[in-house]
Amino acid sequence: PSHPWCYHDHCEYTQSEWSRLPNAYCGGKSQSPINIAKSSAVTEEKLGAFHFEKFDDKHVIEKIINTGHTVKCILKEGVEVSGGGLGHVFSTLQLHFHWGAHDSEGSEHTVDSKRYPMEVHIVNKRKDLTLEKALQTTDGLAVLGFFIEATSAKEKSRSSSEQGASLSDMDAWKKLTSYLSAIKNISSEVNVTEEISIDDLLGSVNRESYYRYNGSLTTPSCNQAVVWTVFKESIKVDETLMMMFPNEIGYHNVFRSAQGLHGRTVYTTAA
Ligand code: SG4
Ligand code: ZN
Repeated sequence: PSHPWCYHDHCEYTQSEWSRLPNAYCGGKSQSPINIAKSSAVTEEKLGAFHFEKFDDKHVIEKIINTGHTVKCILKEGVEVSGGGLGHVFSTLQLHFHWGAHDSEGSEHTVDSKRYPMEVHIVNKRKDLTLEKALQTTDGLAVLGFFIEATSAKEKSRSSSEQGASLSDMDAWKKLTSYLSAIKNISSEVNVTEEISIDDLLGSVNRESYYRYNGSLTTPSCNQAVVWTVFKESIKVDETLMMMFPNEIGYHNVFRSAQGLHGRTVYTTAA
């Protein structure tokens, strides 16, 4: 059942009222996102490296959709995530973005109350479960969250003078954001023909340094079925490209506010 919900606008259920949505779990005690307090994070040695299957495939993004709440990239089959202390093999379903109106806010998770301008979520479902079943299982889904920050002027001049590795990341984000003007209308979608891999979008971010906690989908129906991974290092994207999300897509501030921990522990890798 789809009930009209939104973040801040006038709608039947605005963010503070999500907990009253029927057939949803938004008022639960294991909700996401959260603020991650660095000093409270418990080091867990079992949080090892991830294994990513087909993250280097240049043809995995099938299409990009404007859902009215986010911009979502639908992925082809065969993209998988395992390792990282997850204990299961997960199929990668899609990735989507959360952003603000300008570069001072936009991310869902915060670290020591610092909010980043954007956050990308790579959504994965346990391979041994149907989506329906996964949504009813505490570790049925695994979402990988990466913060996105504007490339600093220093880094920009370095990459242009040295023709460094960041040029290919820059290229991937340029290609991806070039599709936004084609999906200005809610529910519109565009097929992707440019070669963009997930690795290109993630760039050189350290994928072995992250936080881990149990939480929920950050949008209704807020199922408490997500093992969250929030990476410590942020993806650096050119500010002009980043601003295309609020500028080309007619809405912004699509992020949920921090939810109570209610006794949950946030774990961290040693580094
Ligand atoms: C976005 O609204 C996606 O479009 C949803 O995808 C997604 O739900 C939802 O965000 C919550 O995901 O990583 N932010 S989040 O917790 O992936 C799911 C769909 O509606 C189930 C398929
Ligand atoms: Zn999300």
